[in-house]
Amino acid sequence: MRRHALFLSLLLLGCMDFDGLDEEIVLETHVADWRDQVIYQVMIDRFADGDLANNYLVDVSAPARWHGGDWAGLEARLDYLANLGVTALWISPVYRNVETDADVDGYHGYWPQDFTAANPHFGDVKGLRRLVRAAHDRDMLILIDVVTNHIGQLFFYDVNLNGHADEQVRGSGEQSEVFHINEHDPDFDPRGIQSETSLGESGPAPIVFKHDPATNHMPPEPPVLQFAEAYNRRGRTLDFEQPDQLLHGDFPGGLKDLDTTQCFVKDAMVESYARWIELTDADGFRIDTIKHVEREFWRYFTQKVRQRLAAKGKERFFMFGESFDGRDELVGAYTHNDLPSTEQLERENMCVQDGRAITGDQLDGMFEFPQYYQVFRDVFQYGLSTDRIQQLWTRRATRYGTTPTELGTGIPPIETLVNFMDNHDVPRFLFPSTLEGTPDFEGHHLALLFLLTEQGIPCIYYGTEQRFDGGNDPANREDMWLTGYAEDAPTFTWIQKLTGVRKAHSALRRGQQTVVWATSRTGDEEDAGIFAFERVSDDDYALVVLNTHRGHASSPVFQGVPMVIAQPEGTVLVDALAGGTYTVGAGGALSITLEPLTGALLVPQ
Ligand SMILES: [Ca+2]
Ligand SMILES: [Ca+2]
Ligand SMILES: [Ca+2]
Repeated sequence: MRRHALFLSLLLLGCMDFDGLDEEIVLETHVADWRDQVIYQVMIDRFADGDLANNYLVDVSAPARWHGGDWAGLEARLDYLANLGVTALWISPVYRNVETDADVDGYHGYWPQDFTAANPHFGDVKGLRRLVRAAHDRDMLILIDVVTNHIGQLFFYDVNLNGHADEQVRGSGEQSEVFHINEHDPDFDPRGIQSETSLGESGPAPIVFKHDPATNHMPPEPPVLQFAEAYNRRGRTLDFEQPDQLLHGDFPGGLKDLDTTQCFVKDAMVESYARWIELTDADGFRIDTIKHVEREFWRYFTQKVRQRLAAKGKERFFMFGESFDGRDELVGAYTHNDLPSTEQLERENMCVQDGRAITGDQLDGMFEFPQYYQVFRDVFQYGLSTDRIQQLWTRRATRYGTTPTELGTGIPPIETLVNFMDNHDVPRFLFPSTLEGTPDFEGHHLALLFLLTEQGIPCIYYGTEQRFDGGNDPANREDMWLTGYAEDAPTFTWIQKLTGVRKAHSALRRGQQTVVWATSRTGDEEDAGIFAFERVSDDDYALVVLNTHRGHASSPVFQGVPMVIAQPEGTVLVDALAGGTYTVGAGGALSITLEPLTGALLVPQ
């Protein structure tokens, strides 16, 4: 089987045509240090509509339909984003997607049908190339969104062997005790989905690709993905806590799970996604659904992509992953370069065709989901104690990789975690308070101050600067054009100020981080709600002090013990945001009092 598949992969990978675009471009490295970047996440369908000619199947009145945004629209708004101070744009998936399924459209891009073709709603390959070039002209980078775990709802399991898709086989819920099976999306079976005849089970059910050009339910591309062996074929995941289901089950919505241990599947993914970079000169990947794919796949995929791009002149290519999970031991595991067992490694190296053996390297960074829960939600939204932040940061030291990947960014993953307060998969930060009738604009600005000054790469979800407050998907995917892209909006100017100070201070971008005050107290104590941390680089210093308490002014002092910082007595620090100066006292003590939900960003005068 393995040799058979390998042969087919060699035969068919050569046939990828990528829209027939064969004009090569020169790849270059456009980034010096990823820690200097501020990422802005763009859902292309919702950000800007720059080309009415590609608006087919558009219905802006329905939140889960196509809305018409495209790459040309984003290109036309790059000056707005440059003025905001963001430096890297993570754009939603670029490949051709399923148009619509079960009355929901594929506007988000996470239902791949053809990994090698551009999504015609967004433009063509040349349009994407223009966007990347226009971004580079403004010293901005582009990150492409990557899905390798699954394809869209492109086949059904023909359980009853009648050649067509049945919503219900084997009895009905009303008339029979026997549960029914939907051939599009049957429940998980660890043996693989079985076929049935009147005599009972009769082996693995064949998969049958759909053929509906109108909704783009068409056989997947590249062609190697049309082999049954490319899929795990075990049906829909029912319990994500079961490792077999987590890794091998179809994703809810009938998204068919790829067998990412197969060499020809690994190579199809490397080939498809490396090619997008070769066609566009983009600068990095944000990678979807990390925990649903084996670590052996991540080792292979990231190493082969880095080697291939570095050989063509693109270095420091950044790959960060999304594992939608609050457990940092799990999230961090994808940034460790520890090797698997010798037997496992031998097995993995059987996929290698270029003679370069697999090492332990995986991703260069991860989306900081544990921090989303334990800090942005618990502390900044719920008002829980700030020692939670300190506990999370203390655990980081052992959870995340501390050595850079070979041919990677040159920075240890622990310093390039991607921090965020919300994204397209969770309610926006302002949603709960707005729902209760009092939008928490002060808390929002305080959380942004934290996001843009802590160690790591900040990631701002589009519309944050215009105070979008949508709830769960799809309400959190608002149309950006309704704002008029106002550059005088209060949160736009707040972010602009923060990105400006960050740019001016190497300590805030590259400095080491030390907590100087955290507290378990949330009541009427003098330090309730205070959190303070230092960022220190070779030639720069910054001190961030936050009062997360909603009810009263607080100070970093408790029972006569003051906050002590790493600056000598007599040093004058100035608040880069509000003005005002503070002089360091004896022994490095610094006293400061902050009103509720305010913060200070102190730098040397
Ligand atoms: Ca359009
Ligand atoms: Ca059938
Ligand atoms: Ca999987």
